[in-house]
Amino acid sequence: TGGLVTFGETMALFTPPTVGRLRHAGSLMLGIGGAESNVAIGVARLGLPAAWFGRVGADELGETVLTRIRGEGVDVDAAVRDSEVPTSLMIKERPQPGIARVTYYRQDGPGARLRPSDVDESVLRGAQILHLTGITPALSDSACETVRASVELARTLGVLVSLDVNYRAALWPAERATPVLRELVRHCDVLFAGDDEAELLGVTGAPEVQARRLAGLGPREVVIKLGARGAVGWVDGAPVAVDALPVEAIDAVGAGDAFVAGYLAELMSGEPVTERLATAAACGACAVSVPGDWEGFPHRDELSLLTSRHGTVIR
Ligand code: KDG
Repeated sequence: TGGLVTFGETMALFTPPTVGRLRHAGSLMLGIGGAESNVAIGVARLGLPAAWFGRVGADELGETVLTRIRGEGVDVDAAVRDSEVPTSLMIKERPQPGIARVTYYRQDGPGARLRPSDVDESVLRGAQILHLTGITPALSDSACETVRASVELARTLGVLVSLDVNYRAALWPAERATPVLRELVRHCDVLFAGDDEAELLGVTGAPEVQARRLAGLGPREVVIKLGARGAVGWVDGAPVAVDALPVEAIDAVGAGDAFVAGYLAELMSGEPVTERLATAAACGACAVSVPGDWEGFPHRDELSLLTSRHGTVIR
């Protein structure tokens, strides 16, 4: 395929249009959400090839997931329609202004039924990067096995492995997550984590120190995402840092995925780390400024909008 390959569970996403309890919502907006497909969409919008696969139900919501991802220029040909279970759901409400609450309906869903044979060698062959998140191994033993098998395959094919820790406490307790995620960290080349996730991995200290310590476990590039505080990292044996752009945060969900997409797209383009981080920060800023998990991700020609002054009119 070339470019970026990623897999995981993408769900139908229901969002009430207004702030308040879901029970009072008269309607719901239908979207899709999944950390891995978010990253694939972000990379495709920046003009690089991206492929996503995973399992969806053989139902209308499954087609919604596939159609929307494909509509963003991401290759979904290796995705599986699983007629045994319905497509998983996620609801994202805003009980109070500025507060987002996510509820999953995904137990034993298609994502949990991922298995190593779903990883088609022909999809990975020739790819530049295999991107994984710590969400997939939380879904089931066979999904976890699929992640491990894909890492091994990527290694033999010479494909770079990227991992975003993306710890989801709703899916598994820390005691179970820590050893699994630590093992994955050892086998990846590029690692993204929040400072809280670095702690979960057993790495303490200031974020700069955490980055260096995590690099000691194996990855050549470690980036600690700090949200509105920017990011710091340890890349090719040296410290790096970037500030976040000052924007009004409307919806923070998905901003981390946008950041990762920006970083990886520039890595694939052979850009130096300063450029990777600058694009990553710009993508994160675009994502938080717009409602939706991925809708605000920038196309390459939109990156400059961020530096336009407030009140600018584009004609
Ligand atoms: O990173 C954003 C994701 O959390 C969201 O899109 C849904 O994949 C998702 C998850 O499992 O939380």
